Amino acid sequence: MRYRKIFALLALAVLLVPVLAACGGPTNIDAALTTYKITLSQDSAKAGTIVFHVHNDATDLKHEFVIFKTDLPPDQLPLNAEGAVDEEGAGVTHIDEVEVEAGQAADLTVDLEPGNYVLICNINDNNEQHYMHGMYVGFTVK
Ligand SMILES: [Cu+2]
Repeated sequence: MRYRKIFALLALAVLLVPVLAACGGPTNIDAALTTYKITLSQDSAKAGTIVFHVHNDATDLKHEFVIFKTDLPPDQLPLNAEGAVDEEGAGVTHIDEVEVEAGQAADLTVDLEPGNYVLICNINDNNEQHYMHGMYVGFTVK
């Protein structure tokens, strides 16, 4: 009888492990950078810890991955005098960022609350603004 109870508890524990794993834990999102594009494995996630696995698939240029919380459309972020995005500009809140050399990868772990976000590369290479070349993508946290 005692063994049956133990067995039942063990069986329950084994059944619960995958359920708990699915509920907790961070959301993992793949972010591929190329010259000049950002491609996400998913364009939304639930609020909480999100790990962006950022890899620069370009062979020519360093890129970066910058997270802004903003309700502005992805292509209408405020610009500074050089034509790059003004990271302290009106309507955008800079959350975090990581720079990735060509062919390299880096993880960026953030805690995001519900809202609208825009993810961009804000590198300015000899007046080539990567943002102006289209390195931005919208992202929603629910
Ligand atoms: Cu770039």
